[in-house]
Amino acid sequence: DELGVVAVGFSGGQCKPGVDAAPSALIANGLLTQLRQDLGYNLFHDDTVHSYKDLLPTSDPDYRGMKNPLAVSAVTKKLCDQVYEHAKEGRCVLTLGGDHSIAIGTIAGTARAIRERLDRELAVIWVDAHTDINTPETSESGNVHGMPVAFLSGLAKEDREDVFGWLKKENLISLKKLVYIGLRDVDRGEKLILREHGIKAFSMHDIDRHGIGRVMEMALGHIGNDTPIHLSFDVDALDPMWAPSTGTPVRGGLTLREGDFIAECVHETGCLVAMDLVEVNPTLEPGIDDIGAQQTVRSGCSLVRCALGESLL
Ligand code: DIR
Ligand code: MN
Ligand code: MN
Ligand code: MN
Repeated sequence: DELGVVAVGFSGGQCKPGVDAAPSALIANGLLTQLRQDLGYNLFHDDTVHSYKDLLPTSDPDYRGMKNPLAVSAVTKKLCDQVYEHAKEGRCVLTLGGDHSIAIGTIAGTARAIRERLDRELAVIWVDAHTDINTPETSESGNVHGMPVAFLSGLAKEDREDVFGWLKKENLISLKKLVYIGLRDVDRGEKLILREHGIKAFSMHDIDRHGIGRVMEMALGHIGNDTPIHLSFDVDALDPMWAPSTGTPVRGGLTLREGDFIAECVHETGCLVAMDLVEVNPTLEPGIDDIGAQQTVRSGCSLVRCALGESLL
């Protein structure tokens, strides 16, 4: 099978440097070799970790409370085109972030390609401790990595072309085809949005109550059979025990095995069209030496391999 790979060394959607070093760390850990040799993928990759330096503005003042609005918009617009170019050829697309703001680009790109190629609406499974559905107005941080779902669903709109105004109808997703898994740190304004729009969400509480097996049945049942799926996986969905090196760790998360299981279930559907792995920050090292970073990178690689079929017998 063909797999497009885009490596995105971008950290402007939040304030902590280092998350841009994740793609190199994941690749140095052998991820692409494993996908090629163990899983047999035919990789389409330009052997570049993109930093989009030529797109970054010299001055980028806050706009509607958003930090780095021009940079995040320009990078995600370009990334949208990169992902679209893979997806329109029928390739599954793996994007290695970077912070979660990059999902504005990846999902916008797959949503458009799936519409054009299959005349279908994309479903999104968002695995995260957070819902990332703040609008610029509800956000308490101004960090755009907390807003991607709002822009992708049209909840947040902006006319300015250079501040996400480039997102057109064909790039957007329906909130009815969105499912969250792993939630445990949702802002007050975000909870109102979830309730108002009846968004399907499985918190850690739901996983404790029903078990991850039943939760995945319900999550995939909500999406429906034969629907193209974009899996956007924030490594902070995992418990800090498994993924300590991330910008906003929250205790009480998924075990690595639960995360892998989610990825395996999505693979089993045969409907995975794209995956993001984001928020690995190898420079944040809570432990001695770089044990924490190594663990987090290894966990990230495992999630990707599982989503791409490693556990198939
Ligand atoms: C918080 C934290 N909800 C915000 N968000 C994220 O900044 O909007 N942390 N995504 O990873
Ligand atoms: Mn690339
Ligand atoms: Mn998160
Ligand atoms: Mn996130």
